[in-house]
Amino acid sequence: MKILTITTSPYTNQTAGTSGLRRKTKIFLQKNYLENYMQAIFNTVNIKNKTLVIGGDGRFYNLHALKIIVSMGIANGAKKIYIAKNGYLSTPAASIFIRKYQIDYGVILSASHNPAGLQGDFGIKLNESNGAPVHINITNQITEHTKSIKEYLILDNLNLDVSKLNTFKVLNTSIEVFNGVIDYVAKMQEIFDFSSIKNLIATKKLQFFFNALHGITGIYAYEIFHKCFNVPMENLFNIIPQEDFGGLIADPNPTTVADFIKLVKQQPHIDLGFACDADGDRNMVFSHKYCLEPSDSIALMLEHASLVNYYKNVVGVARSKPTSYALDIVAKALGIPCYIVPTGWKFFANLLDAHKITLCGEESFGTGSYHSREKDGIWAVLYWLHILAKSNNNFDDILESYWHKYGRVFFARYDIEKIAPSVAESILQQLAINAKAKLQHTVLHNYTLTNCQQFAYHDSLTGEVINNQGLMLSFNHNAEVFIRLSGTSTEGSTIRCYVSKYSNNKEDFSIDKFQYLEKLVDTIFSLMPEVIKYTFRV
Ligand code: G16
Repeated sequence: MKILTITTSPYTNQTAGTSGLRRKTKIFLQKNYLENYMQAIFNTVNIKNKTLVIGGDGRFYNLHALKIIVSMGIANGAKKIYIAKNGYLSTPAASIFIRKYQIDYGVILSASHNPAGLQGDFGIKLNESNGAPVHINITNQITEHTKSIKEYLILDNLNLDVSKLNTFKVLNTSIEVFNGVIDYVAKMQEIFDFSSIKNLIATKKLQFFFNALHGITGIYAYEIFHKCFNVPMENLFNIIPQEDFGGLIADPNPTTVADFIKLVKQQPHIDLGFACDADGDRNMVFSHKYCLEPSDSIALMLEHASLVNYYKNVVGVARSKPTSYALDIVAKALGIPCYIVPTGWKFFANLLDAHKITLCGEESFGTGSYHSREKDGIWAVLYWLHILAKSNNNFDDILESYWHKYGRVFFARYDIEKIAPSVAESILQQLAINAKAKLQHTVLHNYTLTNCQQFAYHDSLTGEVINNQGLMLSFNHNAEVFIRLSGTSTEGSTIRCYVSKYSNNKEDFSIDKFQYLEKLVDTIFSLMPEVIKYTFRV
């Protein structure tokens, strides 16, 4: 076996976004595109004599990419490479594995909730030894290396079968094909009371449907829900990972899984529905009556943390800026610090490492905790099952009594998609100008703009200041809007508009959130009239 040095030339579009490098699959299929990016990573982090774990969400091109990356890892002198069997490893399971075995780096092959397949998206995420996505400085250095790359190293003709557990050596690198489920399940058993959850299901106090949307969580759902809790197989949907996610959009939110929500509502014996995204870090929870807002989910996890032994000492919590301030309200009532960070899970990781927080969450259907340095979909489902097993109330009662106690923060996100990047930038610049002109004036429908400023994050641990993370607009009537560009879109730019309004009037609580927020949404869009031309997604 020979190590080859291959001459290459740089691509100009290898700047990573909110979470790794995410591009159309066809872009990744271009000659040396993947190889260039991986060599830029290896030039930045130098994996000589280091350990690496690799796996992903099972999407199209994963196995091919895995073989290239392992061949390059060997050629770049890695000491040991752990490969998840079949390449199957969820993002949170990768984080837990890295932490448990003190691995230097993790490569996760996933474009998260983005569609898969030749017409879909592909992505690479790099995690470091704390299990979290690498720090922004490393991402920037990788980008710099991509701009000047001239050659990459690769082992010629690696014979690799990842369908069976195995250990072997290639040149100076040990290879271990491991089961990507075992350590994850052990961690969940350490955190949650599996026998109480099993009992809850056995006594038929709670029955649920789970949908893996043909992403990676099916392999974990089978092991935990079916094998540990005896949930019937017919309650578990789309649990076999497929390269194209069976044509489904593996992105759990009320719009994309509308058919699944309808199905659950047609089953009187089913109390709850759960779904996770392709790489297993997002979750969605719903009953016949309510879809749980992620901003409420993290607030409720804090409210009921005392029911989970592992979380009996919550030191602090955090949310991303666009996430509603429901969490702040509960944290304040409990006397617990609440941190507010920019979008991107890496910002929570610093606080988790410094023991400043125990639980964290964000509006994009992600919740997580100290147990990992990634958000965790199956963990969130288990957290809810554990709460329900330990409490005397059902899901709807828990949600309603929380609103009665603290008030409800109505929240919705509007995505304006496929905008030319320069146009998106100019819409946001114009919005800032329009908003400044309207400051302290009524904009529309009795909404007066009381404050308007860019969100800058002051990292209390490192002293770093990260500017321009989005525009914050405050209105009277307890209303807030936050606007920023997405860092994960692969087709043009996406403007995300996050709208929230608080009420402590219980007559309001059962109102549909879109109806409740309608006039506020009109108000904000009146400040950026150009967006009317584009497709909206909620
Ligand atoms: C990633 C990040 C999240 C972020 C999400 C959407 O998640 O880890 O923190 O909320 O992207 O980011 P944006 O609003 O910039 O598109 P995932 O699940 O996509 O890897």
